[in-house]
Amino acid sequence: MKNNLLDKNEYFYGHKACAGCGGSLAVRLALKVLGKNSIAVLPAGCMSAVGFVYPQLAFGVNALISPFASTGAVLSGVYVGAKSLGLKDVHVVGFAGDGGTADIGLQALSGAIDRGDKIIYICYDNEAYMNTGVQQSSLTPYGARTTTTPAGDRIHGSTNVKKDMFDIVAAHKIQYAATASVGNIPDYIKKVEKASKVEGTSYIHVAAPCPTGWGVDSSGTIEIAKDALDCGLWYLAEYENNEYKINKQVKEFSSVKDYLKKQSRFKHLTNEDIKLIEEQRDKKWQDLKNKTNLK
Ligand SMILES: Cc1ncc(C[n+]2csc(CCOP(=O)(O)OP(=O)(O)O)c2C)c(N)n1
Ligand code: SF4
Ligand SMILES: [Mg+2]
Repeated sequence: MKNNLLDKNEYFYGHKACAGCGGSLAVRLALKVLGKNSIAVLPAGCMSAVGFVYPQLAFGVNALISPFASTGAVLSGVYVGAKSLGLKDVHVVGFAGDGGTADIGLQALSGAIDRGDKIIYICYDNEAYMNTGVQQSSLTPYGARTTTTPAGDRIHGSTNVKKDMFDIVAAHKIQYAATASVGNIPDYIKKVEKASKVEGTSYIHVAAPCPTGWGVDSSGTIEIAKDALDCGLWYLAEYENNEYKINKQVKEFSSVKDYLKKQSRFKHLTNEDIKLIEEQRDKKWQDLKNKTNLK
């Protein structure tokens, strides 16, 4: 689907997200692709907090809040309910944050993939528990300062390495999985459209910067998402028919240091820390090379 052929209607508007919120852009665009017959499921997190502010509902489609841990299970339930009512052309879609996906909602997601129902699970990854004030999740990258991983003389932010949700989901032999980014909107739109045509379960992991938690200007969301792709700390890939594919090969990485230093959450990092992050990136790309079409 070309950008200019996107549905002109808005299905996520009037919400209370901060200016420049990457997560709200990911939700808005996905619903434009999936259309008015979507049923959206959102657990606790920024998107439900900003989207359901009684008596205002910012969704132009049916939408409900699930318990934090249960997005996958609720998606399956909604899918089966819609099927038993004989509803046609319905897209059952979940929008969960990194915490709601990689931590508390992981077992429910795993069960949903196992059942193979026709649902679309979109994880908008802003790399921390933003709604409750920027706490570390298992998708917080190494070195990031959060309120639970402060930066001091001895410890420089998060000491964990970001969990690889794409690999975890692919290991379930899911029908379709992809990584995406709001830094490459045509690619994201294409993947949501592809997911909508899959007969079974699909999963999209979209990088969605949070200016508030990352410490970048609200006008810099797209640019910082692009920078992450260019410096190799994020990647665009797909998994289907039991095969991995890289969508965009980066010939030469741009500066990791420049990417990190634009964000106040990484301001404290030393050159040694940055070297370690580059090494982690190179290891990740070697791993991607080993299992994809990448030369
Ligand atoms: C069972 C349960 N535990 C904790 C919370 C508190 N809580 C609400 S939103 C949230 C953060 C969600 O983080 P994430 O899933 O990454 O989404 P984001 O807020 O970043 O969009 C937490 C911890 C809750 N609502 N329910
Ligand atoms: S805190 Fe971050 S994720 Fe939450 S609404 Fe604001 S910009 Fe979006
Ligand atoms: Mg989050």
